[in-house]
Amino acid sequence: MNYTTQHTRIVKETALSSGFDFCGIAKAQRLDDDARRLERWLSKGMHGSMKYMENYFELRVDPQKLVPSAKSVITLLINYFPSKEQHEDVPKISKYAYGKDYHDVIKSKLQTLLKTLHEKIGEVKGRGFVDSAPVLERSWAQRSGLGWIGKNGNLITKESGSFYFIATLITDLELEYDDPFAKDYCGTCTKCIDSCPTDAILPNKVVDGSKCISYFTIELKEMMIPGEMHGKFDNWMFGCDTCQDVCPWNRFSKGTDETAFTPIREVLNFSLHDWEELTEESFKRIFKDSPIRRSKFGGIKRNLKFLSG
Ligand code: B12
Ligand code: SF4
Ligand code: SF4
Repeated sequence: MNYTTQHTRIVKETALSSGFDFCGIAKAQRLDDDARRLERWLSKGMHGSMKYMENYFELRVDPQKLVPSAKSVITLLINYFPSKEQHEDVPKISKYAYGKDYHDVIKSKLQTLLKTLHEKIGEVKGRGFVDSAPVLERSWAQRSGLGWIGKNGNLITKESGSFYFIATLITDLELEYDDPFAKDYCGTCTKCIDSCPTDAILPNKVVDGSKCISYFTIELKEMMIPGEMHGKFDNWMFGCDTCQDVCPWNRFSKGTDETAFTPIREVLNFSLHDWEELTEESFKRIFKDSPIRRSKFGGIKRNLKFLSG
């Protein structure tokens, strides 16, 4: 077995033993088609006030600019589908935010992965990323054969749906590349488009970020939610899962094995009254390790007020 084959096997085995559910590999090269799609998305203002999306355009579309000497992009998926859901009638929270903050959990797994690769292979230069870096994670997942981009914009696996986080490890290791995922299993279905409460899903797999409930409830920071959105949030207080909940492929979702994503009691049980009574001090204590702290106390109060009209 040559070194490339041997190293590829080690990477894939180590990814799974480091706690990731899927691993695919693509050649590190500029993403020309994606650059065009991203440019169009930005020029139409679909990033709203997420100004950080305008930064580092060339790094975002070219891994060799982000990590000089990069040869391979290793894409990793980790399931966050919870085995318990929120009580009915409580202010709704996206499933990705039920447990501990995925940034912390995944960064630590990426470090373990890189350390083990050092031990097994020798000096490996690489950098791990999750979410906040200028990396087009969904495109890399598709290019590495892990799934297709659905009409709702999400990366969907045929095995168990779309409730997965995506992370990448960009490295100078020469590896064997997976074929891009060739098919698209959305077919004639339009369930996500039909049920998006704010009509944020456009044709050709484009999601207008500036109309998405996830943007309004998490990313808008100090700003007010526009009045024309009143009555459209369907009780979503933090993020939104509607376009994934209705997706037929998510019938195959299985509860995650990752204990860090176990739902915290308050997320499952807090009623509207509990949220309204919550003090800033308790908010900081209860949600100190949770993605919900991203909205800050003021943001959560704003969202609650908006929901109650
Ligand atoms: C900005 C952002 C948002 C914004 C804007 C969303 C958007 N559609 O761009 C907001 C705040 C609205 C948002 C919401 C959500 N997000 Co978000 N978000 C991001 C972030 C930071 C950047 C995404 C980006 O670059 N957008 C720009 C657009 C143009 O790119 P894109 O959506 O990635 O789409 C590209 C490809 O899909 C491609 N494409 C389209 N068709 C095709 C066809 C082929 C063949 C190929 C190759 C590519 C391709 O076109 C685009 C450019 O190439 C990523 C993390 C990251 N670094 O990638 C997470 C990320 C995309 N978000 C994620 C999640 C979980 C969500 C939510 C589900 C959270 C929630 N429950 O509230 C929602 C889903 C909303 C939706 N339907 O898209 C996950 C997605 C996981 C998955 N399975 O797909 C990511 C990857 C974070 C992570 N590390 O896990 N998000
Ligand atoms: S997350 Fe909600 S608001 Fe955003 S595109 Fe999906 S259904 Fe629409
Ligand atoms: S709901 Fe239907 S159209 Fe939307 S992503 Fe899922 S399969 Fe594709």
